Amino acid sequence: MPSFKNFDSGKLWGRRRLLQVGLGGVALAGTAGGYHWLNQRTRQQVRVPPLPTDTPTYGNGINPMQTLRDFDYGTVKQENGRTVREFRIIAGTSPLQLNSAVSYITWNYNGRVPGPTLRAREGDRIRVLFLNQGGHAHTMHFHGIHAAGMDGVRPVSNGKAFIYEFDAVPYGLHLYHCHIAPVSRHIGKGLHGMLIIDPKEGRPPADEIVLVMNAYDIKDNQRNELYAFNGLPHYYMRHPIPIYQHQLVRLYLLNMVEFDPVLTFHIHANFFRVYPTGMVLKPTHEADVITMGTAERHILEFAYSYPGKYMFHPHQDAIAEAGCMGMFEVIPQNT
Ligand SMILES: [Cu+2]
Repeated sequence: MPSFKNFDSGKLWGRRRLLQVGLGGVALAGTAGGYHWLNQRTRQQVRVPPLPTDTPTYGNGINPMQTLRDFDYGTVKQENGRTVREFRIIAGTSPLQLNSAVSYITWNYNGRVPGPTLRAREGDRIRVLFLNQGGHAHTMHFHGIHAAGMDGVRPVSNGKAFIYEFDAVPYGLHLYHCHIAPVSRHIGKGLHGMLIIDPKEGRPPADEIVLVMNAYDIKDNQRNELYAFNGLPHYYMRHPIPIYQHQLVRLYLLNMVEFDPVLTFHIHANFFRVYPTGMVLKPTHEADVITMGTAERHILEFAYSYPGKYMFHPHQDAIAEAGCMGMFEVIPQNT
């Protein structure tokens, strides 16, 4: 059983294990990590502030400071002249220390809440090797366009595997989650993540970060008691997200909160440009509050003019105060 502390997907997906779950015929050779079509360009032009070295994980194997800019491009292969990105996902069960008092049993993908941020380019082929070690039936249901058999609503029993395969279309900010009933429970316990499909032409250079708003129904009463950005309540209040003054930030934002019909998202002392569902190349409007139903997501772009600390949070303030609250620390440009 994978745990947050010693999760090692490489080991779990060993050749022997694949044979056990019936995936022995799947070729796993390839370049780990793969290339990034924007890497060379963005690296030259975008400065990413060094991550604070003192960010604790509170005994957890997840670190929201790393989740922010952690993109999984899969293992890249060329098959019949086409780029295939192969991702490996294991569903598991493991405890997450949400605060000093609450340890919560999560159901998760690859030992993380949210699951890995999968990323591909428009037109690639996406192949996901899914192994369920979670102790319950789970699936991966992707938002996108695909065949019915790839829709991730057919249960994958504990100990079994399934390969999801589909084209990376359309470009935009999408998501995946478990679709076993009650879905609110499977999502609420942590089985959700982002799928970013970049447009063929890419997007302009920016400091790109990921925020997933999620919530925990600790009492199992169809109401949320704790909320979070990227898995841990109040984390970015204690450990503000460093960004540089005047530099464009591209925020990939997803509302994955069950039970509350809508959340808003607000940033202090600034306005953002809105790219609804990430499915446009030009912003539709500017705002400082945006309203999002469950599974709704947008790309928001902004830059701060003045150094200092600025809050971001849903403007349902009770939700913010229950953990969905964070801060940007804008670092002067000349440092
Ligand atoms: Cu599930």
